[in-house]
Amino acid sequence: MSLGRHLGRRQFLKIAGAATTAAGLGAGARFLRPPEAPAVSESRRVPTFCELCFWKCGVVATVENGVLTRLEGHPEHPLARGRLCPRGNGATGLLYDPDRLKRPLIREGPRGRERFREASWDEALDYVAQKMREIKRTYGPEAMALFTHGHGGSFFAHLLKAYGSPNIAAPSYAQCRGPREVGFQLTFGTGVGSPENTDIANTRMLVLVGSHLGENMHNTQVQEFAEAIRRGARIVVVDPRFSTAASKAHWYLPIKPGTDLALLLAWIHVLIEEELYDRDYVERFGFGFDKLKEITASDTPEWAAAITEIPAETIRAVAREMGRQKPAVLIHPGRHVTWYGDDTQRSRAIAILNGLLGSWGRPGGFYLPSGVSVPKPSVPEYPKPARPPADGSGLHYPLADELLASGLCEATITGAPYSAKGWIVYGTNLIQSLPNPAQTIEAINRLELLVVVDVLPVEIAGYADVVLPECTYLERYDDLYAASFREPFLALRQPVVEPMYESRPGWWMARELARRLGLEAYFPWKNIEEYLDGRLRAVNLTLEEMKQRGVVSFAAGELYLQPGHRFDTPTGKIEFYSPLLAELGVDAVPRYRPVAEPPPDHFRLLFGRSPLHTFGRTANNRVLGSLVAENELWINDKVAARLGIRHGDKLRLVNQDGVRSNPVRARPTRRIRPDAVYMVHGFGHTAAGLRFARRRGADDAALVTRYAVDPLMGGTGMFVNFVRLEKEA
Ligand code: MGD
Ligand code: SF4
Repeated sequence: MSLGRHLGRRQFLKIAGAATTAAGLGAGARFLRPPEAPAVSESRRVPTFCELCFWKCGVVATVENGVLTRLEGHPEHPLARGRLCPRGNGATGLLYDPDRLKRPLIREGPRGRERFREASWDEALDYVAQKMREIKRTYGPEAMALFTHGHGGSFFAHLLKAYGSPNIAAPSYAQCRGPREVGFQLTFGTGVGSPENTDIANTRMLVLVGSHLGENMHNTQVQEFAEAIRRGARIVVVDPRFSTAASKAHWYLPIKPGTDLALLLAWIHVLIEEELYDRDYVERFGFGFDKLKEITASDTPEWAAAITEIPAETIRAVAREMGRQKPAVLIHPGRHVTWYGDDTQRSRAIAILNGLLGSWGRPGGFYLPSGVSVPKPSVPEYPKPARPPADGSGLHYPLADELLASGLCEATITGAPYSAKGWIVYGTNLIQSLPNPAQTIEAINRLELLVVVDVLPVEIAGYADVVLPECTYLERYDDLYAASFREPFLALRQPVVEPMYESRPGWWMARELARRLGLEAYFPWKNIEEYLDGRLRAVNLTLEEMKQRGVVSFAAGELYLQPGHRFDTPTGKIEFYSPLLAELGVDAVPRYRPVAEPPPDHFRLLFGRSPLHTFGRTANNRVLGSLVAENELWINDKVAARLGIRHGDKLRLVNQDGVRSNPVRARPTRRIRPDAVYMVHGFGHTAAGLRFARRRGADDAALVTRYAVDPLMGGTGMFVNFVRLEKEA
């Protein structure tokens, strides 16, 4: 039996900080069948996998008389273990959202005014294909860019590569997890990927540095976190805000925002000075330990205490506990780590700490995942783009290993190294996901073609020339999900119900465009069933079998390090000191540099996640919205009292550049430091078509007019904005 099922549902939900709300959701899962509905004459259970966030848990859907009535965790799926998170359960609210995009749309009014006429699929696709041909002819194929987020975008990526463009980017890199991947690659030769290879299931000590597990809801990790708490694992939470995870912690460290690197360096210092690190492991696998020791010699807890406002004795006590619990200590790498622009170095300090504790490749630290390879049908080679990517990654950010969505946006404006003239935007609301929306809009206004593929009329759709309505993940096939995990597995997404309205799946749109562009040789299959069946047969499975099972697991490889392991770094070792960084003329061992402080009467704007929402994509979901409909502004209670702000008062935030937010309700609380305010990202929508989400709460992205770019990989640190508060009359 899985760990998840050992745990009571109650404990799991408590960690989510949503016990009552999520229980209500479970009970309400059948609300879609009204009392007068006919008796159930047809009931089916269909396995698939979730897309309410990008964890991709296995789901079993119950469909009665053609209506989706229940979603449950797939019992055999390694990420779900029979259980979904509250959002996954609430996906009926997406499928049956009355505001969904129903037909293709072609713009009639000026960009951003949201004035469209309905079009047939043929007309809309012909329009897009004709523009794409013109752009290729006039500017070259590299002038088309794809912004994509989510599993369904893979066929559009394939289309763009076949068309000849290298410009394919997702905001989940430069606006999210990119610095973490680079920091870990520099140290261990590999990133942590997704799902992260964190062995929370076996840890004896879990240290969360601004990673609010439970609010940041990734099902498997939260199940394992709940289990770790039950087992009595030591929990340390470092956060300016007393998060749900902090309420489970043995040590809660209310750190001054922007100073985490100083704390991490002081921990490194104590582990070395007091010889608490794993000496044998470091000698066997490490490189540059002596340089690390020398460079961090002055990073004492007393030095860090003055910077972080965490007492020196607490810093020491936590480091000593790490030393006692090693190697089953996990300093969690986090996920959304684009904070202050020094994010690769902060992530690298986390990696170095793990290396000193011997936790990489050891039980309770990081396991070594294994994957499964499933060949794709053979197609012609992609044409070689004549120009490198336009995002500047290769030019300015030597360690970027994916394209920068923000860089493509900037290049569209500046023309350096060259402009994108057409964008396809698949499943990402760039107005809320890129920093500085005014800049995004400026870029859009320079485009000759903007195509938005979405399920909802979100803000970015309001600027499109053509809007293509995708059916939801519950109504379509996507490509297979071949996951690297403890045990590798292969999962199938399949339609649970027929596509509603005239919405169509992404694979179909991409193939139709390919056909119109003369690229049909890249889509050499009659339909997606044939494509999937062909891939599955290559690993001795069939589509029919997968439609029944939903997921198949394979034998795991070695989960933990073996003697003689060679790391994929230039030295073949864990690099405590990085010769590559030295060569680039930057800190080979991370060094702390102060970030700017808020001016008087201003607060640092922090943002995060809710267990009931994923970014902006769930804000219009009426099932989830019935539980949490808007965000609130967390503000320190003493500060609130001084400013005469009471619970529920409506506030507007005004940032350093004079940008004002929508009104948001105040939540005075002891659970946040006086120098910062906090809200959940993804609210404050303005799009007229989002009839539920519109004007509920405030949009943090609108206030992110400033960002600090990570010099190593181009991530956009967004916690560098300051706001003052205005009370609404
Ligand atoms: P979502 O908000 O989930 O993610 O930002 P986005 O990539 O914008 O919105 C995704 C879009 O996908 C929505 O418009 C939704 O309607 C649409 N969608 C949902 N399902 C489907 C589908 O099946 N098909 C299609 N075609 N569309 C679909 C996330 C990004 O934002 C990330 S990953 C992070 S970590 C950053 N977070 C963040 C933040 O916290 N604050 C600020 N200010 N900016 C941020 N930017 C980053
Ligand atoms: Fe869906 Fe929740 Fe799993 Fe994300 S964590 S895939 S929303 S069930």
